[in-house]
Amino acid sequence: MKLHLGVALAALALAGCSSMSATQGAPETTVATAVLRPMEMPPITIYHLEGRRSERIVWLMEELNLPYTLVFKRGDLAGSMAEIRKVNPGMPVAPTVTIGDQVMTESGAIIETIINRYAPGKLTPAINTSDYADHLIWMHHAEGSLAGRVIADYRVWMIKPPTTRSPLVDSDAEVQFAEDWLAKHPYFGGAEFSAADIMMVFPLNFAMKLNIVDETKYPKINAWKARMEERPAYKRMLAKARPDGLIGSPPALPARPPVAPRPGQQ
Ligand SMILES: N[C@@H](CCC(=O)N[C@@H](CS)C(=O)NCC(=O)O)C(=O)O
Repeated sequence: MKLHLGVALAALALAGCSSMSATQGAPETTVATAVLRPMEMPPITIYHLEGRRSERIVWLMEELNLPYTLVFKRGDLAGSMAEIRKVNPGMPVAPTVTIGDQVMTESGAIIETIINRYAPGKLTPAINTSDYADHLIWMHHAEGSLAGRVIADYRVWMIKPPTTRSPLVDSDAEVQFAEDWLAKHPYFGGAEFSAADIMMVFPLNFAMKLNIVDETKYPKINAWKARMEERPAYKRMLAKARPDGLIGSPPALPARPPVAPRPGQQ
């Protein structure tokens, strides 16, 4: 039997958490009951830059068939950024999302909030499976490790191409790690499509399309990306969030001269 987060929390509630009185200082039942059934969803607005990470949230909402308002200036990244600054002057990044009157950043946090509140159990493996832990690893790896490393490498290469590979985990190692995973699993969350796949598309596209890694070396990732692009919700996202194709892309790295392998490796 699959045990989802909502069911697990319901079991906790039945075991007594929710029946504790206020005088015992226990939390109210709202936490447990909220995840059992979807919470009522306030208006959600996605402040978007075409071709950037805010596509993740549009794609998520399309997968979940949830309503949202999309704000951006078509073909005008600076204009779209001005819209973001109006609601989020302290950290003007895409995605910026308002859920009711709360302003959120960090695509992973936004995705987990929307799923756990308004679509509990969706696009998330059952909590008692190993897929659940793998799904969470990739949910967080996408930004916490992969995106940071490929963007750092891109910036370094733009300033001064290195002549030897770093002894630390670099973009090639990152993308190879994802390739090796997909050689054994159909999705980043394991057996089924999950929000981890939504998180992983952007940094892998960034690494491959900007020539930070050689995209021909990763057949599993290419096959997985083709499957993602075939999803009806992904196509609806493209039509709404990238109506004119990619605009204002950073330049790809020039063809890379061979780099000496990292010490101890071929
Ligand atoms: N870790 C954040 C990254 C957000 C982010 O940096 N977004 C980019 C667009 S893809 C941005 O808005 N950059 C503007 C800037 O850095 O000034 C997330 O996953 O939401």
